Order: sequence, then structure tokens, then C-alpha cells
Amino acid sequence: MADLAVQRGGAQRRPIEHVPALAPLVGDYEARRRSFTWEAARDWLRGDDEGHLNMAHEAVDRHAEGPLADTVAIRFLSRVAPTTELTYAQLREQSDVAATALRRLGVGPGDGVCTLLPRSPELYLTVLGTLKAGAVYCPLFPAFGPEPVVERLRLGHIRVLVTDTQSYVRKCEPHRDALPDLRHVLLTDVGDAEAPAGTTPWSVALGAGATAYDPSTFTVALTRADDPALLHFTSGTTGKPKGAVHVHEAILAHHVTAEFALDLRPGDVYWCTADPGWVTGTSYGILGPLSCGVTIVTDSADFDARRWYRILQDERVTVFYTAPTALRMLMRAGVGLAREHTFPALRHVVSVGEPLNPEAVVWGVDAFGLPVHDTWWQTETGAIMVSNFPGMPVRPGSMGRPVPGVVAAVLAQGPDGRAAVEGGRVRVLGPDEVGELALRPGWPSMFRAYVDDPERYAKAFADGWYLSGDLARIDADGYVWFIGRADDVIKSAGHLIGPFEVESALMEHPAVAEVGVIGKPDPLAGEIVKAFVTLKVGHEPSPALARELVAFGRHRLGSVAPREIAFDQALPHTRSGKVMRRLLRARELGLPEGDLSTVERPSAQGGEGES
Ligand code: 6R9
Repeated sequence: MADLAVQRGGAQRRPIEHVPALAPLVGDYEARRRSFTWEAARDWLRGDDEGHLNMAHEAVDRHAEGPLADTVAIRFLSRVAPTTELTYAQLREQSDVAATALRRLGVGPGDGVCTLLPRSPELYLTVLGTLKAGAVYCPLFPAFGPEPVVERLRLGHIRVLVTDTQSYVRKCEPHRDALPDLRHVLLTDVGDAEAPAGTTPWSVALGAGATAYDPSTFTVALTRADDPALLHFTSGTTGKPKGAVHVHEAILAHHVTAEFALDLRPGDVYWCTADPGWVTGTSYGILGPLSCGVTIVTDSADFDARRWYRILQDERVTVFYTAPTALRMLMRAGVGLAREHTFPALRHVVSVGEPLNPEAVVWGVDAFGLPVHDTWWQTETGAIMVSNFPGMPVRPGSMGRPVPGVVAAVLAQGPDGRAAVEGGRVRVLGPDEVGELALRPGWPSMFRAYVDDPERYAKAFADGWYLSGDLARIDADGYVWFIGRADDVIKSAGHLIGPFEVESALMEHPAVAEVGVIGKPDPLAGEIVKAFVTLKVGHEPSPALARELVAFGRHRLGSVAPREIAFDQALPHTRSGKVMRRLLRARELGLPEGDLSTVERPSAQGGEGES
């Protein structure tokens, strides 16, 4: 095999094909658990003596030189346009061109490039082109409204945004003055004539890249294993979204976990239904599967049960990675619809993002002839950390066991629900005790920073553990069982929503004095956002005002807005004045109200404040 890197002006690298062959995992979890170490895996990856490593090169280019060159890397399905495909060789070349185009715009190491796009070739080329240019790729969820978009562009110091005209005009253009770092906006749906002021058509930028591109001199940026590659925003309990930074060597964890947990190998046809605006869409919608040399199928249409079964059947999908909300929507359409189809190619069905009901695991057997395998991880971990591995007996309701090379534990909780840290030490609990799920750092896709927020980053660790913010128990056989979140963050249809961000947006409505937001259980989405609103004097609760507030939230926030509004003139407060979301949630669910020692009494009873 020709040495791609040398030929193309880069440093020499040993490719990650050196990771041991992808024998089906059946039965060998224990063996891997005993023998696998990230240190050894890093050695396989570290071919270049100078320690250079580029994610996009590892994911795509090395396949483009070998036997997989003419294998389809990505097949784009659409309801409105004909199916298109890119082979690994084409994907390498087109992402080189995208990198050249970005470089011509002045994009270089460390610069942020963002997409606000549905699943489309432009999105995949931007991801890979950005990485090849040595810049940092940041996805945004296309259903976000203007406020979350602008906030993330600002916090991420984003230099280039790739989007479409409608999204730009509605979500970005009115706020351009507040975004001094944003130098270029590339629009994927316009020609030269129609591009709004201050934007460039994607086709023009790419055309310039194509003209300048010379395959004999093009170089993939010589990034180091520890250089920033990806920026994913995630939500916490405070108003500020957290920008989790991942580095180039994360590709090793994407690759290894895509093998171990998703069982991916060359020849597979793989479909991941996660939106590319979230971390699953990057780690397992693009990088992990490409690094395994599979054919990715991607569909730009919205959910439609019949269409989904058709895709699984007609594309001969072998591995399907999806989410509980999607599975519940399939279940709702009835198992009969599944049985109108056959899935002889399907080998492995996997889920992530929210608690997977045991019924959904078992339903998989009815619908596909396969149990659904759960996996657990987070934006911060960058890759799957816990999984029901293929070949391992699935325990319905359990998230599975830690990935080989990952150590998980459950830590004793303090009064705030998070792990108790006393004198810098935590206490590891025994089998079946409930506490905060924690992991020993050291795997390559571990996040390395929250952008501009070292304090928040430091708070994510204690006594040598990364604290996940989830409550769990680990049984005597090492299976991890999800209990709930230790904080107020809401998970709706698999997407994390920060309550404070939602509250702040609603507070801008002239009738609103105060808001508390909670996740309310929902049979389909897991949770929906419900807002408790105190009105200002002179405003009366009414169904019309509730509808107006729902629309107001939707306009500003997009799909993360509250779906339900309740008026409440006596929101419970802590003594320090914070709305007690925990109590609102307990009341909503009819649960015990728990420790009320910090409640501001008079206000909680609907009376007047004592001071
Ligand atoms: C990949 C992703 C992370 C949070 C996580 C937890 C919840 C993820 C889960 C699950 C129950 C599972 N979560 N997988 N809950 N069972 N299998 O979703 O990342 O968006 O950062 O969310 O999602 O609460 O802490 P992210």
C-alpha cells in the first residue's frame, strides 16, 4: 500500500488498521476487558515519530489508498432528490477540496468552523475539510432557534458558519454585530446572484477550492494527537452552554468503540439516525464508522416509520444505531408494519441517549428478530463508555458493562445529589448501591476543556474521577443501571436541554416575572419541557397567554422550547433565591418532596417573603 502521507507531503503514519482485526465480538468481552489498554492502542495509532495525527486522515484517507477506495463511504438518501454516493476515494478528494476552500478563506489551526445544516453532503465535507485544515469543527442542531444559535457561535468564537439561507436570515443575520469572530458565512442553497450581503455561496467557495487544489501537493494539517479537533456544546444547569473540546486522538476511541460496541467492520452498511447537530452524529454518524471502513447510509427526511423500515430493508442495513424516542415511535406504528418487511441483513440494533425501556429491548426481538442493545455515554466522554456488547447476554433495562479500557464506579452522594467530596476524597459504593456514576479518565476521547471555562472543567473531576452527573447502580456482575440525573438537566427526545437557558428566554416576555422549568415525563420523548410561570402584576393567566408563551419560546429557542406552560404565582425558592426545580418536579410527579431544609418557607406557601 502506497504511503499516502509521504506521497501527499504529510508525515509518515502507521494507520489504525493495526488495531486487532474485527472478529465478531461474540463471547470475547472478558478477554478484551483483561487485555485491552488505551496505552497499547495509542501505540498502534502513533505511527509518526513526531506524534502527528489527524482525525480526518484516519477516518477517510487511509481507506482511499487501499482495497476500500471504491467502496461507498456515504450514501445520501432523500425524499426529494435522487440518491447520491461518495466512495472513500471521492470522499478523500472532495474533503481535500473543502479543506483547500477553507484555507483560502484564511481558516487555519484552532479556528472554529460551524454547521447549521440538515444531513447533506455539504455537512460531511465541511466536517472532514475542517479537520484536514487543522481547524476545529462544531456542529449545531438545525432545529435550534436564533438564541441558542447565536449564543453558541459567540461562545465558540466561530469563524466560519456553513448553513442555508433561511437559517441564516432568521437565526444569524440580525445578530451579526454581536458576532465579531464570525468572518465568513457560506450558504449551501444559493448561487452567486442571490447570496445575501455578507455571505458567500458554498458553491463559489468550493469552486475556488477545486481550482486551487493540487492532489500532488495537498497536505493534511499535521495536527498533534492533543490538538483540538471538535467542539460540541452541551447543556448544564446554568445559563451558559458548555463547549466540550475533543482532540484528534479521540478518533482512536471512536474507532475502538465502533468496533467493540457497534460491531462495525468493512462490508457493513450502517445507519445512525442521530441528528448530526449532536455528539452522536459526529462520533458515530461520521468519524467512528468511517474509520471502520463501512458504508454509511444517511437520510435527510424526517421520521416516518414506513420509510425507516424500507430503508433498513432495501439498503440491506447491517447495523442500526438509534435512540429510544425513535424506537418508541416505531413501536407506536405497530409491530405489524415491521413484519411487512424483512431484514435478513440486519445483525445488530443499538440505542443511545436516554433510558431504553425494557419493553423496547424485547420489542426488538418481535420486530427485527434482535434484542436492542443499549449504550451509555455523554458529550464529554466523546465515545461509548458502557454498552451491552454484541455477544454479551443483554439485561433489559441495563445499559451494559464498561467498555474494555474504561473503569466505572458509583460514588456516594452528598445533599445536593452529586458525589460527596470530603477533604478531596470521594467514597466508592458497593454493588447495587445508588450514587453518581463516575469514570477514571484516560481514554482518548475524553474532553480536554470547556471553552473559556476552566473552573467548570475542574468541577467535573474529583479524587481522580470524572463525575458524570448521572445517578446509577452497578450490579454484582458489573452491569450498570441508570437511575436518573443528579441535576436539573432535561433530556427530551435524546437531546439535552439546560433549564436555565429556557427560563432566560421566557423571562424576556413582557408578562413574565419568573420561570422554573422542569422535564415532565412523556411516553414518546422520554421528557418534555414544562415551564411554571409567575406573571407580572397586571397580567392574568389564560389559555391564550399560555399559547402565546409557547409560541414565544418556540420562536426564540426552536425545538428546545417548553411544550407546556403552567401559571404559578408562588414558585418555591431556596433561601438564596433560586427557583427550586427539584420541588416543582416532585410536585408534578406526585413524589415525596424530600429535603426541604433550604426552602424559603413563606414564599413556598404562597405568602409574602419574610424580608
Ligand atoms: C450520547 C449522548 C448525555 C446524557 C447522559 C444521560 C443520558 C445517554 C443513556 C442515557 C439512560 C442511556 N443518556 N445514554 N440515559 N440510558 N443509555 O446522549 O450525549 O447529549 O451529552 O447526553 O444522556 O443522562 O448523561 P449527551
